[in-house]
Amino acid sequence: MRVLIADDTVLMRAMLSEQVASYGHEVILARDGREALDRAWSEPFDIAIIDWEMPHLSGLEVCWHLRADPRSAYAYLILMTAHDDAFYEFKALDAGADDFIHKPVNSAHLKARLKAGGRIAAMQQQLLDQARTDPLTGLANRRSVLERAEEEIARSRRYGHPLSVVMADIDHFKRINDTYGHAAGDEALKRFARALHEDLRPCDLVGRYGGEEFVVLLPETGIADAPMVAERLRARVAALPVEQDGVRFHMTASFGVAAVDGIGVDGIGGDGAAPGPGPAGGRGIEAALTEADAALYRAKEAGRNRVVV
Ligand code: GH3
Ligand code: MG
Ligand code: MG
Ligand code: MG
Ligand code: MG
Repeated sequence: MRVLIADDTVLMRAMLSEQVASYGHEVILARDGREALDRAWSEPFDIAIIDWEMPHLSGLEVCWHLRADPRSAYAYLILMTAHDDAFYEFKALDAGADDFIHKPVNSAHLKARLKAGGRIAAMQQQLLDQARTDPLTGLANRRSVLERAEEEIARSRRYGHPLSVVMADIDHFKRINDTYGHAAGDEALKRFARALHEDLRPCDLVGRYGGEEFVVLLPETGIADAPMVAERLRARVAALPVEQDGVRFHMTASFGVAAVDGIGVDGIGGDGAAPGPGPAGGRGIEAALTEADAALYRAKEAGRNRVVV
């Protein structure tokens, strides 16, 4: 686990971090409440051990702030103080702490409380992963793709880097189900997902958008290069045998490509219409996906198994 330790005394930080590290956890240190919030919001952690008395921002206030922010609303928080009094314990829980520990810290107590908190943190992480993942293919699901796409768009805008989106749809997938059975259809989906995953870079965002529809976000790739990436995917998928219960078959897919900033080659929108608002203007992922979907529709119309910009 990653354990955030916030305390304003050097000695306490050293002691706690040594103990926590000896249980096999990774330690993140903060010297006061302000720094605790900065660290908590800039790097992932599972459990925070927060000193009550700290300058500027007390541990109690740190709990309030962490609870109020969606990034840390469900983090597991342990407040720590020398006060040995039921009133303080109540105040701690009321401020949003999950647990309370007395100073001086008893090592066995701390270990047991981290274990208890660890179970909650692990379950939470599992739920979060499930909520973001498509169980059949293991790819990011639609919700997760849309969320991460917005982050990617913000990043590409900040640095003025290109970004393209590809929408892929397996051809006559209904026919695959009807001919070879639903299990073979599922196998085709898994095989397709693996092909995308293997062919793309780690920074490319791949997700299952719907039934047999997939979306790929290509950072650092402009509309001049994205069709080549899609073409490589198309060829790979078409060459890929799918095997299920001794039956072997092939599938093809159609691809629609669009620039996320709406500026096509020579500043012309991908659909031949007027240029979009451009990187600074800011259109969201939805508009780019609509454009990629329109291109995909044209790829289907033109005979499938092809890439259209
Ligand atoms: P087109 O080339 O125009 O895309 O035709 P298509 O048959 O691929 O498209 P259509 O939208 O008519 O059919 C998609 C099919 O995908 C229908 C649906 O039953 C099937 N499907 C959706 N999700 C799953 C899944 O998880 N597993 C399986 N086996 N089939 C699925
Ligand atoms: Mg203190
Ligand atoms: Mg369809
Ligand atoms: Mg289809
Ligand atoms: Mg479809």
